[in-house]
Amino acid sequence: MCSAVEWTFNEHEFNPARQMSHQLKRALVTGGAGFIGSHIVDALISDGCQVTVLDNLSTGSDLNLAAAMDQITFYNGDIRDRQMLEKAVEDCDVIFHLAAMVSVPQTIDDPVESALINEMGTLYVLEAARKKNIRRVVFSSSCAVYGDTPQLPKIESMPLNPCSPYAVQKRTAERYMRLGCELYGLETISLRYFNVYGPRQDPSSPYSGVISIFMKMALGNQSPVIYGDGNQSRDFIYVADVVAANLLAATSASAKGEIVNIGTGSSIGINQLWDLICSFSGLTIKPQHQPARPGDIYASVADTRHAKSLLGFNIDYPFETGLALTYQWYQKEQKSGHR
Ligand code: UD2
Repeated sequence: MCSAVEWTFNEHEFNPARQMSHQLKRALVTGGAGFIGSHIVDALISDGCQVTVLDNLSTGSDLNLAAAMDQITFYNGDIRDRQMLEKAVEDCDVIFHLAAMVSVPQTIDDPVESALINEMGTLYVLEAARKKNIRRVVFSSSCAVYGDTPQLPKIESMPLNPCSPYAVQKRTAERYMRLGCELYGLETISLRYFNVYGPRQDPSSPYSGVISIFMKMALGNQSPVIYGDGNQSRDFIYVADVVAANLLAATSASAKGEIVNIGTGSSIGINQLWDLICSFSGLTIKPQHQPARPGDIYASVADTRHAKSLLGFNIDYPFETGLALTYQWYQKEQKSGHR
């Protein structure tokens, strides 16, 4: 097992662009002020790509773009503002489309507004791409589309059972991506992220990613809540690997509406996750157990063969490495009082 001291988080070394094949001149990142989007922005900049960001800062934060802001063109707006979208996309070779209502409970509370953002917003992005002759759209989808099907690992071709408006909307958007290719000849590709974690993930809501919440608890010497028996498991993927997958998807030979799982192919239980965090942060805090969340999925793990064969994607950050880097980042943020 690695210890936190063996890994030092350094923003300058955090550069997934090293895997890029230097083909992108200008890119639009919708949702570029968000947790994942802002890392894509940083990677594109360090590869010499001109970057435009369109984000309404509803869940994203300009803090995430602090280092990038003077090197990008930033539009503070909604993807449904079609005029702004068309301006933002001008002369781009690729759109990374991440802007969305990302909270599952929020989409349950407001299925109509969330559909307008996650479905109609995606259609607007595709229409802007069509009108402005953009070569490729890389869409951020989610493993939520699999729903509660028992089969493991999750393979792209299996039957789906989306169980929330969010999941239905992501699935619908994947289909529009496919149609964008079939009907209009756009190059499109949808990436189904498994549980993404890493620096800049916001721990502030009870539905934030479990790793961000556990980091906050560990740094505050507090006991976390584990829902259910804690033996439920997830395929956690480090954000730099997700960035690398996006860059590969933007430059791969084929983008004909394909759907690709972006996970590691391994999973870890939630009890084990807390034990691991305790072990490298020197804590001995017992978690509190509460009843399982309604609709919580027991096990989730990606079949990664398609990602390997289509994109040549392999992870660079084993779980313990990514977790240690993430812990260091939250530690640094806590000291600096930023979040
Ligand atoms: C992830 C996505 C969600 C949706 C879903 C589809 C995140 C943050 N959420 O939900 O958007 O795509 O996958 O399947 O990526 N847990 C605790 N204590 C806590 C918080 C969580 O025990 O304080 C448990 C939770 O009950 C679950 C596991 O940890 O069993 C992971 O929770 P999560 O909210 O990070 O992610 P998940 O897989 O439920």
